[in-house]
Amino acid sequence: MNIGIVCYPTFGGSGVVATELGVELSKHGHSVHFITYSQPVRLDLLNANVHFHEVSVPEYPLFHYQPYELALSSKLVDMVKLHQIDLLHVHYAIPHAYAAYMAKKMLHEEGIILPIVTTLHGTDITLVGSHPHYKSAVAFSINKSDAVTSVSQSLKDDTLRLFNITNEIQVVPNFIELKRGDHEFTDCQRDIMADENERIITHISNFRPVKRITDIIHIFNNIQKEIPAKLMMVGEGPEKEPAEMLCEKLGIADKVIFFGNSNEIDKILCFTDLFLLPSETESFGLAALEAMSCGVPVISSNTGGIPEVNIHGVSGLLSDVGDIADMTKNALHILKNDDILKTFKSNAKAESLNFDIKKIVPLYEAIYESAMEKCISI
Ligand code: GMT
Repeated sequence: MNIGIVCYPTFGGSGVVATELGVELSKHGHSVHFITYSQPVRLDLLNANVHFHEVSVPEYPLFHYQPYELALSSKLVDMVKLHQIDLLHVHYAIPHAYAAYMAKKMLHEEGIILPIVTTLHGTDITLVGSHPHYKSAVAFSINKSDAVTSVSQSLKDDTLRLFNITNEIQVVPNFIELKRGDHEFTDCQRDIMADENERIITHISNFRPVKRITDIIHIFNNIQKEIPAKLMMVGEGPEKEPAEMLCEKLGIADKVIFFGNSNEIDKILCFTDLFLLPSETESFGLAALEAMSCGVPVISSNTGGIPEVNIHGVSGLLSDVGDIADMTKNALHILKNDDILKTFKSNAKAESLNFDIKKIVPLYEAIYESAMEKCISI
């Protein structure tokens, strides 16, 4: 199949999922075309089956806002015709599902049928999409997609609660490519980051307010009062600077390392003992799953889709949003005892196997097949 993938090419979870899905589909013999405004950050492999087509938006001074949706839908039309793309899989409803529907209508005028599969990722529904300024267009493009998937049951429930949805939504969870054999990262170099007696705690995100970054700093501050520990903060975003200032104020700046965005997530997770994810809302929590797949237990909030990934008492422990005291208590429970830590580590890894990419990609392939059949039969 020739599959077009539209996504945000950034470090965000939706872009990572779209990229890794595309790469895996290419290994199944599909020809995959990424159509986006820059090459996805996790896409280091372009080959005979993996292609990248850049959407450029020329600047014009008349426009206060440059019309990205217009440029994207035009590019989609051109690429579908040039590469005989059979189906478009768009990740993140705004504005991708909307632009894809416009492309579908334009192609229809020329007798070309283009099935659209839309995957909802979270903030396109919960934070941004349900805003009154976008709501009608988001509902419209979800209802006009030929197939719709959401990354968790919780996100499906949110979508049905927030929008007037007439289309079916299928839950296809996010996934992880489990590293096996030669590809597994083993050269941890832990001693560069911390002393042998120190526990290493990590957080990875886009440092937006929804991640409750200051909760992480307060939880870590409480932990390091009880046991020797270091905190690794990975990512870039608006809450990074306030977090750095809070560390200075609390006198723990020497124990907290801010990495910025990193392509060496596996290396950092390899020497991590505990992952913190106290988010306000999270449709899935891909970063938690990535940690679990490296054998790192997770202390998280119990919001949104997180409980579908981080199993309380098994792969980690969950608390109410903002309950810093409970998250501290839970973190210390795991970190203070070598045997408990070891059990949580192996449970975390075992739980992550439920999200093996090899189990999930066939679900998308089946959805593609039925979306194509549905379009042909209309
Ligand atoms: O977490 C973010 O702010 C980024 C956002 C994105 O669109 O990349 O993440 C969302 O999609 C991820 C992949 O499906 C999920 O793992 C995240 O939980 C979800 N974020 C939120 O719901 C806040």
